[in-house]
Amino acid sequence: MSGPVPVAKSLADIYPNAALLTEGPRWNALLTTFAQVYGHNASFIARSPGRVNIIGEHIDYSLYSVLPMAITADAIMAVAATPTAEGASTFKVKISNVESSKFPASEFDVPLDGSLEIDATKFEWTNYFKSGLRGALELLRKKHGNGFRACNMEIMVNGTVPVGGGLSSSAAVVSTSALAVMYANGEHVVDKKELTELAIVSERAVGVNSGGMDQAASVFSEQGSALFVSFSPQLEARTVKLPPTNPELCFLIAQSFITANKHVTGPIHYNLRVVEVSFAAVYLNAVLNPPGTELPEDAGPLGISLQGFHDTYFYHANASDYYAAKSLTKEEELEKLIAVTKETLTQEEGYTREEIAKVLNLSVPELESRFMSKIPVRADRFKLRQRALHVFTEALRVLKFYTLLERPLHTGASDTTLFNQELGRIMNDTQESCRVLYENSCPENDDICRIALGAGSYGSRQTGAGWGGCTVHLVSVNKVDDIKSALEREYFSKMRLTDEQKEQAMVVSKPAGGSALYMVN
Ligand code: NG1
Ligand code: MG
Repeated sequence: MSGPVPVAKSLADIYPNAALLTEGPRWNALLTTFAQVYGHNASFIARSPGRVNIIGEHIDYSLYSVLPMAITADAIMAVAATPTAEGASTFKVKISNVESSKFPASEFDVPLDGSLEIDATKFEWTNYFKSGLRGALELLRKKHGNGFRACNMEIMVNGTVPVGGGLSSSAAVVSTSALAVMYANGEHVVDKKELTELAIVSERAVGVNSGGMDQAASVFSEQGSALFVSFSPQLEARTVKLPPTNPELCFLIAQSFITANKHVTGPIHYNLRVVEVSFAAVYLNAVLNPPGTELPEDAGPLGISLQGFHDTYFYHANASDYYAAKSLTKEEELEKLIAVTKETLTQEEGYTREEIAKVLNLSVPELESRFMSKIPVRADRFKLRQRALHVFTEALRVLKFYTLLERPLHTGASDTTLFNQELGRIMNDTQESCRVLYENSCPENDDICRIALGAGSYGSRQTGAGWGGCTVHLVSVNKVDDIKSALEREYFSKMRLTDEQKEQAMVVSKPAGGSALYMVN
């Protein structure tokens, strides 16, 4: 499902109907502000959305498939580009935001060799633009040679994805930035896969060692469909539709307003999980695969992954017991891995560096330099058993969810209810696994899920990285109001929210389109 980023003819190509009434004026305001600030018109707009993850949490960086969908909220950038002067050694970027008091304007010169410094220790909104810019410049130089001369750019930004709210504002900004830079520099056909891969690597440069779910969802999504994204053996995205049911199903997104700042808590939360699952992969490999087996180098943040272990494990099983192993489905493989993980990683209390190093035949400093220098973390014990079990069970849940969606639904009220309940149950199991095994939930998200389920949600869970952020609920449209009022009464009314927060607290989002370009005039 690759191909070029589409050029939209109208906003109806991008947004669900219900959103057009607010998006039209917003796009006009972007263009007007551009003209006011820069004194002339923009020539095009680039756009990429945030996303909500329906299922498949914290497994993208282990290279297992996930199932997100794009939302209406997005980053839009109006752009004008001019060639750099003959003989210049830099090009100029001017970037402003429609919300200029929150996101102050900035100007900077970039050496034509693309060597742009980004200070990831300082939290500046333009860092995400810069990371997309740097990634795009690298790709342009790869395509056109080192002599490539990038042009000057003037940019006006507007974003509606809440920052730190688990809906991936960062991926929206990075993907939009990279797309804007590519198009401004004459790449009028931007390949979606190339853009996604570029955005994944770019975003890692500004902080978190994430997987590629957010960027894939942002770039590849198509209006009206969720997306099944695979990372192994290579990045691939397939659209998948929620079957029509009566009453219709929808996803309600509810914020917790607990802000998780990954830049601060990375070493004890997100990045620690990346290191723990990487440890689990090499540990399982050392114990279960033939001596001397190396995990294949792959797209995981540390160059290896549980998926890599998965593949080598069945490769060797195939070699010794070819016919037995060959007949396993993906689901059966995962079930087998869950069983061997339970037998192999028996320490509920976690593993120390010494214990892991010993199994890998490394010294502790060697272990630290291989796994913890690129990704600094703080922990004495690493919970390999719980983390690996979450990943394998979650990968299995994604496959089950996807299979259910792909299977044609027999109409009839009781079938529909069973189907809805089954989808919901899988989402609830994910929440439980996040809470207990991956330990990335928080009491507020657990509360929100409990309240929503009590008011008639089929399935409720936090979405995205967790430790705060956002929750997603599978509900029939005729239940939305009940669930909203229960959440209002039992959760939101107890918080002091600004008007803006009240507006963002709960939204029903229909699957929106992914990255797009729009030509002005
Ligand atoms: P959030 O924090 O919701 O944007 C993060 C990662 C994803 C994925 C999810 C957990 C980033 C940019 N993204 O998403 O790749 O691992 O957590 O499933 O950090
Ligand atoms: Mg993010």
